[in-house]
Amino acid sequence: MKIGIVGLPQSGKTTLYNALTGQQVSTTAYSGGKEDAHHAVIKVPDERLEQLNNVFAPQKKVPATIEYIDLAGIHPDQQKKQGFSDHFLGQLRLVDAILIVLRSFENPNVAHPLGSLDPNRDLDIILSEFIISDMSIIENRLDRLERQMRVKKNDPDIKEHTLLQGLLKELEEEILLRNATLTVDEEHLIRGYQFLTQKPLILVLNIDENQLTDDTTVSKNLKGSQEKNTAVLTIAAQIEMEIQQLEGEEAELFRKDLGIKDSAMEKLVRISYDLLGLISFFTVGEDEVRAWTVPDNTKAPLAAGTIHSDFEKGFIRAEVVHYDDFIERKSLAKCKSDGVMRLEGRDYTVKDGDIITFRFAV
Ligand SMILES: Nc1nc2c(ncn2[C@@H]2O[C@H](COP(=O)(O)OP(=O)(O)OP(=O)(O)O)[C@@H](O)[C@H]2O)c(=O)[nH]1
Ligand SMILES: [Mg+2]
Repeated sequence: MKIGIVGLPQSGKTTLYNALTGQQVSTTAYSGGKEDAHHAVIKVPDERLEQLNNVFAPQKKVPATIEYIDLAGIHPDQQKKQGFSDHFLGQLRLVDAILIVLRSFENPNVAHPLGSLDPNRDLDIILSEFIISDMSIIENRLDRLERQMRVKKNDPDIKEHTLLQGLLKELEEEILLRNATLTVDEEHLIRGYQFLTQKPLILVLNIDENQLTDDTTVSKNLKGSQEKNTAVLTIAAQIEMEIQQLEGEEAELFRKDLGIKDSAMEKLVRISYDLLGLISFFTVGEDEVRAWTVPDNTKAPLAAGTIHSDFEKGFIRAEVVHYDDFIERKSLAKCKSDGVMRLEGRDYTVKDGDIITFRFAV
């Protein structure tokens, strides 16, 4: 799973990135307009995996991971000026969700590029940059299709041309494509374009520590916070980055003092999983206990395929026990004798927390 971190310059993207990843990439009080992106893969904390690790004491414990990419600042009027660079777009089109950092913190040493704090305005600016970028993709494609259709008309081209013309109209009316009504076929037809306005959004309000007490008010005032495929959370990125650099107990004490329940990372991981409709299942053994990430409603053979394509091709059945049943007994044999271990076939839909042993033949 990949999450791209974007926002206006100086909104605190790199500060949040450091808070999430424990890295110490330099944050500056002025935007150098630098292009370089920072990548980090973080482990998804999961207490269940810890418990399984305690039971099996395996050589390896492998958690699920998320990749965060801290991208360059989006300048207001970016499109009018020079548009997104291919490098920037190339990175952003590949992510599974876009995390937009919206500045809400007061800091006289850090000038806001627009001279005032207004997260709603900043969000509008970024979304309109995405709209313009998607429109130019569609316009280029329509040009190419029209050239092709002047030579020879075929049904797929006509169908795509009509669909893209409709989507262009929606974008002109500033409707994000994730709010467009599309059939499954149409979704499929445009999937390859990886439109920015179709991606799930995580809106992070970067607040000050003194806003921690009423962070719900702050987030409630954010437009679009109730929209589908959108998650909103408030994070005091500067504080979280500082806490990240403290040792375990000291960090806990500091958080408690500030009344921060979960770390930024834990909050964001949970919200990303929910937003992207992801679940985790486990494989266990003396050699390794491991968490695997799959979309919700994944059938057993496809889940097996995330481990190895042979598992899917040669799928026979899945031996499944849910974590809750297992942790009570702490033994697979006991689960079997108690009858809570089930044999499931190709139609079985994997559940969050399932412990699975796939039987397959190659
Ligand atoms: N007070 C306060 N300052 C912050 C906070 N987040 C970031 N800053 C400061 O704002 C400045 C910019 O932070 P960065 O994280 O570098 O911002 P950025 O969005 O990555 O900036 P660019 O990469 O240049 O677009 C730094 O001086 C940070 O210390 C915050 O939550 N509170
Ligand atoms: Mg930065």
